[in-house]
Amino acid sequence: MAGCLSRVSLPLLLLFISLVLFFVLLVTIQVQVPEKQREAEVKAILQQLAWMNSSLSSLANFCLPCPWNWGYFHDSCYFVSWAQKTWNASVVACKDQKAQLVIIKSAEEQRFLQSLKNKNNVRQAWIGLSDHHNEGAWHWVDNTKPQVSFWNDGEPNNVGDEDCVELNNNGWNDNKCTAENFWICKKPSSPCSSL
Ligand SMILES: [Ca+2]
Ligand SMILES: [Ca+2]
Repeated sequence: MAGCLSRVSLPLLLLFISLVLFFVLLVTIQVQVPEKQREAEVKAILQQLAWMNSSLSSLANFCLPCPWNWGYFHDSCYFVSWAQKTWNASVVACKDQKAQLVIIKSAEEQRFLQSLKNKNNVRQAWIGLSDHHNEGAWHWVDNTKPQVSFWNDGEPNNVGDEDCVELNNNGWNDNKCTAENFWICKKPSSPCSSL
């Protein structure tokens, strides 16, 4: 539902706006237009309002697949945070938005996230991958193993016990889970039919 225009409240709002416009224009005509011209002017305004209502009603049936501040790619929505948190706090922050710390499943998705990260002027961002349960055994937040990987050269190097993964430059780096980073959440997009 979030991110989609409500089909109930928006038409009512549009009707209200149209009525307000109608009365404003009517008052303007009463004050400024000679009596003989009023009837033609009111008729023209009513035609314009009918056209506006028709156009805006079409808009009311339009549905966005993602919330306004999320990116869209292949039926999923992606959010780059504005704050910085530890890896565990980032997992919770995504759950709070009914999403997951991002799981990357393809090179195309990796490239999309690189560009989304750059667009948001973020250098490093947590993704949903860690080996904090068992050193060297990488798992996504849904407990699946990575099918593809995009480690930067020399990574993962586990320097000083690094168990959580961040997007860094154009690839992955293991970093200390207690470091504070931006993060990226992912959730399925909302088809209009689900409204
Ligand atoms: Ca590690
Ligand atoms: Ca590292």
